[in-house]
Amino acid sequence: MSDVRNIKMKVCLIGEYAVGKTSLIQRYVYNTFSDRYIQTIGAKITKKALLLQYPERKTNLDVDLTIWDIMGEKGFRELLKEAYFYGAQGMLAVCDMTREDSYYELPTWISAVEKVAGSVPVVFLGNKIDLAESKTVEEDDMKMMGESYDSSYLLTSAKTGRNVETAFMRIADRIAGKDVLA
Ligand code: G3D
Ligand code: MG
Repeated sequence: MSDVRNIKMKVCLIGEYAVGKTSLIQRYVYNTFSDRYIQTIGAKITKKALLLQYPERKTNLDVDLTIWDIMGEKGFRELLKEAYFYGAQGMLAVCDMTREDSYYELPTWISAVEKVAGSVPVVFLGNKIDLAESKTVEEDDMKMMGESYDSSYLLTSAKTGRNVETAFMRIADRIAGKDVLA
């Protein structure tokens, strides 16, 4: 018999405007993709339950995941970041593979979180990989970013669903490894 434990986690999606943060959450939580742009006003909170299984530890974690979405505008970031990042245990740092600027902004976003929440696990997402023919960010760039934060990356598409579930599972697993199973 495995031991089942219930834990709560707060994860923030960070990254520039229009990289696909809201779409990734929508894909993960509702399994839909809407081409009609639904702009996030302020911060939006979504919940999802997930199960992490660690058979070698005879432990299952019943995770109550709270996902925070934000508008990716700089002015907004300054204004609300304390409230948004407070208590965050992990982040999904998202860039758009077709927009280099969104890649170069990732460290700024991470510092903003770390100022409020301290050092927390991060997983980098190179989103819109379905638009591979117009990509300006290479997989090697993502790899480099991941390594420089002692972390990992995934290439995702909110449109096709590629790696979306894996992304949320991975950040939850990283948080569990740091806070719960350690
Ligand atoms: P944001 O929340 O980071 O600001 P959104 O970004 O989720 O609002 O997405 C911005 C735009 O990118 C939307 O298009 C959305 O449909 C599109 N998008 C998000 N993820 C993907 C993806 O993986 N692939 C493709 N092809 N498009 C994606 P519009 O046209 O409504 O602005
Ligand atoms: Mg949004």
